[in-house]
Amino acid sequence: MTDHAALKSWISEAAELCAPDQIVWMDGSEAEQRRLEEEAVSTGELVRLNEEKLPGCVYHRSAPNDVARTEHLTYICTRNKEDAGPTNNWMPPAEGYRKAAEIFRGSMRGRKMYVIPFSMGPVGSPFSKIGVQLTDSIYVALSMRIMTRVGSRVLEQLGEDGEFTRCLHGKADLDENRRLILHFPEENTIWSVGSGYGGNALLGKKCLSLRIASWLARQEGWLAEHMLILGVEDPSGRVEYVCAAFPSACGKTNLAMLVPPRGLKAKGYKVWTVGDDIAWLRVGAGGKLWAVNPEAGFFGVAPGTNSKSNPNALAAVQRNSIFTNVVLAADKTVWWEMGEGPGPEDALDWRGKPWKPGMKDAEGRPLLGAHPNSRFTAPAPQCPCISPHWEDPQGVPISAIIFGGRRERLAPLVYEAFDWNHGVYMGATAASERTAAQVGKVGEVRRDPMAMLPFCGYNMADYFTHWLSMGRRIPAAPRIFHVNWFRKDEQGNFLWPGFGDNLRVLEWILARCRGEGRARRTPIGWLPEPDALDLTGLDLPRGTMEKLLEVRPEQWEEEIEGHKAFFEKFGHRLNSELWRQYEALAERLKSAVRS
Ligand code: OXD
Ligand code: MN
Repeated sequence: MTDHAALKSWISEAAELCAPDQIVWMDGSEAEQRRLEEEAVSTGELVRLNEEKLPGCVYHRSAPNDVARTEHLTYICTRNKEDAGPTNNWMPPAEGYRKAAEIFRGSMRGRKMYVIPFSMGPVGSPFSKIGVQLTDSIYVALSMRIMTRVGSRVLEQLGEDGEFTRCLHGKADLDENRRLILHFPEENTIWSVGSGYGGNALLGKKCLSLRIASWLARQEGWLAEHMLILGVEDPSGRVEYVCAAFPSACGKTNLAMLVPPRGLKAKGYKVWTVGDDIAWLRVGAGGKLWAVNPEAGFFGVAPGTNSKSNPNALAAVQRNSIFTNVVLAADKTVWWEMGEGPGPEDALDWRGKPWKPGMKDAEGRPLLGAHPNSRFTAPAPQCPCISPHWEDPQGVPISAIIFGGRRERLAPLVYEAFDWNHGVYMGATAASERTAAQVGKVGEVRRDPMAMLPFCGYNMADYFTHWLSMGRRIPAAPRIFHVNWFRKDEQGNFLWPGFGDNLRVLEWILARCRGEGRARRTPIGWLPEPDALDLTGLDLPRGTMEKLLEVRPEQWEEEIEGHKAFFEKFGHRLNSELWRQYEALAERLKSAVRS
């Protein structure tokens, strides 16, 4: 299998702890996939879907108490608490290993332990990182085959002494009180036990590609970010790339797969998807920042995905995909709320109970057939607009970095930072309003710096300092922007149509990066002149653009109180440059209010 001594001894230790009946090495072949699927179908872990309508697709239901990432059970286990910082849960490494070992001990008795060598990023690219995941879940093993590059070629790449992230995962008894997602960045190790949900259990994704990778990136001088990557092709055929960081449920997958609105499509615009969730960014040729998508598939939220909101995602999931916690129709097809059509009459809901459209719960509310966080897992190459460069080992050159969130008021449709450090301040203070789908007060603003709050593997104060220092290392640095698709009018209606029309904003952003694009200076940054966006084919009511681009300095004075309170959490560890940015913004706002 392998001559990698450290890998072999780590697997022996894990096997001794978890006591599986058998150890199965994954080679990445199609025969192996069929074998795994058959085994999971025979135990009921998976259901094979309609071969005609959804060829190669399977269905999975997770335990009802295990349907989302559990941030309160997610820890960074560094020797010093300060290295995890005030925004992460922390546990001393020895305690983490001890507590998790108690749950892992003997938990794979009667089960198989799968050994999954995987590469985040194209195998062999100098950008890529190798991990080896041990798991007792076939669902996880099959999902890893879609989301990462798996198998013997990765072992070959690892050689006899290559570095890899040790990823131990076990379902144990799926009891929430016996669930821990632990990261040991100083030892390049992840232990996840008690959950089979993607974000907790597919350890290549959030755990390795964001939490561990952000730690490695700081040591090695690059960035691991919660960002989509897309290319915009203009009518002349020129393709320029942007990265964008939004918190979960703010439309990253939809933006990554955007379909140009009719007016711009007619002119010849196209959008190419490179990634929808994670970007690894390094300084490369031409002194530019280059981005790689370390993943190989999409793990997207199903509800709301339809042929209007995201036809590309819908096309991508028509074969070889895994559906989790959606509605299972009697003809072995799938459905979810705000999907295609009214929903099947003869079906089972995400819990496996008989369900049909229009059913109500005990309180008389609509009974959802699919869980709101139900997912599809689809191979990236199946996306019709996947970029021909999505697997380029050196990545794609980035012209603009975009931060964003969901703000009903305050934040304009788009604005541009004055320079890199101001852009880092914009990212560090980014925030999003809670939706009804989240626990907490609706509309309450939660700071989610660079959309990395749940994913930064170390002290966020040090992370901001790393961002500031990266600016000095990129000779041709991307420009930095902030967008808000969610601004509303006084009646609570969205002012901006969003979806495909967001391309109009991307176009202005790229024009700015080329030194074009008309803008006016405001206290918070550069804003487009109201007629600077290409609105061909879009009929907005009069005065809408003005409202979308309005900056009210007195509202911003209130907003930056929140910036201050957030920064104070980090004490002396916060880089003084961010305080300098804060003071300068406060000063600009004060003079705007006075004048
Ligand atoms: C997320 C995800 O939760 O991408 O951000 O799954
Ligand atoms: Mn995400």
